[in-house]
Amino acid sequence: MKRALITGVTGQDGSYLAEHLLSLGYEVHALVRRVALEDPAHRFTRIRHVMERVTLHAASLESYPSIFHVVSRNEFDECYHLAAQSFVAESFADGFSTMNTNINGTHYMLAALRELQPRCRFYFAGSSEMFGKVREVPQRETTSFHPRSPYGISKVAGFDLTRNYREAYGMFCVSGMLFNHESPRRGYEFVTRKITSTAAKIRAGLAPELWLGNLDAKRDWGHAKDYVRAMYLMLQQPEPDDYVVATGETHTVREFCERAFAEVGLDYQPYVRVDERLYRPAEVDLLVGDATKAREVLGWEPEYSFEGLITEMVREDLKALGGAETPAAPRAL
Ligand code: G4F
Repeated sequence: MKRALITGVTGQDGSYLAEHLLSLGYEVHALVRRVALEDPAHRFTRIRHVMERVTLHAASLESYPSIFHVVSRNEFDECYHLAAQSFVAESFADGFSTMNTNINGTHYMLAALRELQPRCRFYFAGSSEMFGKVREVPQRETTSFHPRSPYGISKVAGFDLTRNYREAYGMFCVSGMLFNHESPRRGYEFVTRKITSTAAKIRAGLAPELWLGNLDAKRDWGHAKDYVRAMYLMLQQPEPDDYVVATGETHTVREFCERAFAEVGLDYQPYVRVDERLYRPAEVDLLVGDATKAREVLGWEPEYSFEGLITEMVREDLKALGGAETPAAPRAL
């Protein structure tokens, strides 16, 4: 039985990945913060259904000794390093902690594995934010980076560290350059969940409007469930390499609104308001990925469409409010 270590298991991707690995017969271990262990009711909502089957270890990405301690006492075949400060807007507010957690955390994981378990395969959660002010459309593995936020910069550093450990020490270290991926488990502050959860609330008469920033930003949105399969496949290859994971379709935030509100039987226009304070100091205007390499080498294919993703998210948000799955006639303004 293979043994995997996941960092960031309490997040959207970590929870889907834990499920996927468990379904494949893996023994799944995870690093979690001590503070999370003290408050499982709130911190483990996404992994509640698999918690009995996951071995949790208390450690902090800000502490090399705590990571070293866990890695020195357990042997792992694969390590999926997903934990990060992943909210781009927050990285503008506090670039220092984003850099500390994202860069040092990745470096500590790599250094501990190199020291104690150099044969453990390592996955780094890279991001399309590394492409930032894009140099070509669509973006592929060979596209150069131009990050536009402290978050994007921290991910470029993590990508470079991962590649350096592969090249300098011969370790099996890879990065997934994942484009935006969403689900009903997405945090509420990200634009997709903010839209689907608020559309559901407006439909139920529980919110009057939805305040957003840049409606013209374009993203390549896939489903997190599809994307964790790509992470797993990357670590099963004969040779380590980096891959873009994307749908190849791009949509504006406005289109996402249109579709999500239509799902609850409403026209988005009277409800969506723009607050310029929600604009970012430097925006990534257009992201669309070319996942040809992942499709050809990994045999990866996404199962969800843009429409299917939004339908699932809106329905889950309606369900959480106790609303009907299929909405009735629109509420008059
Ligand atoms: O949902 P977002 O906050 O995601 P963003 O910045 O694209 O980052 C996500 O995807 C990355 C992969 O490309 C990950 F690496 C990263 O960790 C994260 O998962 O914003 C999407 C777009 C942005 O252009 C933003 O300006 O939506 C725009 N937007 C417009 N109004 C808004 C809002 N974003 C948020 N969060 N909130 C708004 O009110």
